[in-house]
Amino acid sequence: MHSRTETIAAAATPPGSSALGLVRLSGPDSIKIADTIFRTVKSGRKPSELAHRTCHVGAIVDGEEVVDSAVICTMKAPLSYTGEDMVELSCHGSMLIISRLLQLCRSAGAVYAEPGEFTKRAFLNGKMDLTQAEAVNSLIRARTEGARKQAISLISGEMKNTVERIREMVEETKALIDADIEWGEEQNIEFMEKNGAPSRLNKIIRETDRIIEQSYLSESAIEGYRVVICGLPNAGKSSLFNSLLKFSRSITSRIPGTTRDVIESETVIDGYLVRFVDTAGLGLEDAGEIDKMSAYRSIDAIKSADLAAYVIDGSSGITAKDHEARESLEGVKWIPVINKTDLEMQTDRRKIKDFCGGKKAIPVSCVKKKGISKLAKAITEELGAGYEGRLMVSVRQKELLEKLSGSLKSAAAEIKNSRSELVSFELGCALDMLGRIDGKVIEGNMLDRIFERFCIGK
Ligand SMILES: Nc1nc2c(ncn2[C@@H]2O[C@H](COP(=O)(O)OP(=O)(O)O)[C@@H](O)[C@H]2O)c(=O)[nH]1
Ligand SMILES: [Mg+2]
Repeated sequence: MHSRTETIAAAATPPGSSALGLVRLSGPDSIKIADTIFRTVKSGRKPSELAHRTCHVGAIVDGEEVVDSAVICTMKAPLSYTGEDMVELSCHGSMLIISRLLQLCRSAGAVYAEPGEFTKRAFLNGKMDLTQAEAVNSLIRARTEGARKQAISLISGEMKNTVERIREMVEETKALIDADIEWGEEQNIEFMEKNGAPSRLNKIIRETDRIIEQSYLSESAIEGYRVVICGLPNAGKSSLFNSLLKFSRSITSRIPGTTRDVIESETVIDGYLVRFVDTAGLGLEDAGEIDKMSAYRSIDAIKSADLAAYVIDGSSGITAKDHEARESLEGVKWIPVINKTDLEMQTDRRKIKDFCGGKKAIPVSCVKKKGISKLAKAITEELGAGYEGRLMVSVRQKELLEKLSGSLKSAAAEIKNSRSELVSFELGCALDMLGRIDGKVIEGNMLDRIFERFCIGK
């Protein structure tokens, strides 16, 4: 694995004009570099002469020229974010000053930091495990209370502790099996049962599957859950889209085929970011060219959704076209919505029940604004967004958790086959997956893939 040891420099504040800007250095030469570019105001002392982890007012200097006034804080390894020597300089938030300051750092021997390199170093120096490092990025990108809460609890070690707990259980079980292999005269299931390995293993499988089941993707929590509104033309999809957003984003009209493109807009419900997607009516695949394209776009949007709300026009009831359109929902989580309840309903309960396949349809009226908040609640419940005590995981972590579960289940199967060597092998694979989750095992360019998604300066 490639990881460089030079001293890195970066602006930690975004480009543009602001009251203050922060430039940070990390690496063995940080303080030496700061010595060439900073002097305290009164005593003219160099950063290396200052007590570390204290703040001092001074000037950023380029030879004799004063570039800006600034506050400095030096931190000696290992007592810093990265675990290396670090310097933080708060100057004025002008692009001219920041870029000049970065150039000065570079002339004095620093290299520009890559995205996430400070956090990557913190991870490599054992300041945090990989689940905590990934959560730092989630925290920065979080735009809702829900995502922030989860990210901060991951930084505090929620996932780290979970992985450690499972690892301990797997290691104990593997030790029992390995002892059997070494000392056991006969390696059969009865023998393994005597030391309790199978029941321990089942407990770990249950625990792992529970975590997978209750986890939700950080990508969805941060970028927003995609909820597609779909149904036949004129069912009131755009009206519902606008009602849920509480502003008139899409054009609505009684002329079928008003919505042609896929329109997206986001809102926060119960602290969770939801990205609603309005689509053109389904069931027009055999119509004119534009209707056809619109319908295909709708189907694509449905396929990539976290949830679909299928709108039924209650005043015309369920039609054969609805049944045809429902096929696009194959494999997608969806909820039925009956719209236009202010009009006379075509309420053939059996037909509705049959269409909904056991799901509870939510009645709304977009015109009277009735049932909208109930629907919003049903949506967040269906997404599981509001559920406390669930683990926010990245796509990467979820894949590894699934592989972990796979290895544990293979181990359980090999116990039944009385093949303890294979049980031990599978448990070894399980440990490898756990290691990749928290970074005890680093494989290929795994770290680059994680940290390239960070901001520069973090
Ligand atoms: N009475 C009544 N009409 C509605 C309701 N929701 C939508 N409509 C009407 O149904 C027509 C189609 O609505 P629109 O939202 O454009 O449907 P879309 O084609 O599914 O996007 C418009 O004339 C709306 O005013 C409702 O709750 N009650
Ligand atoms: Mg529409």
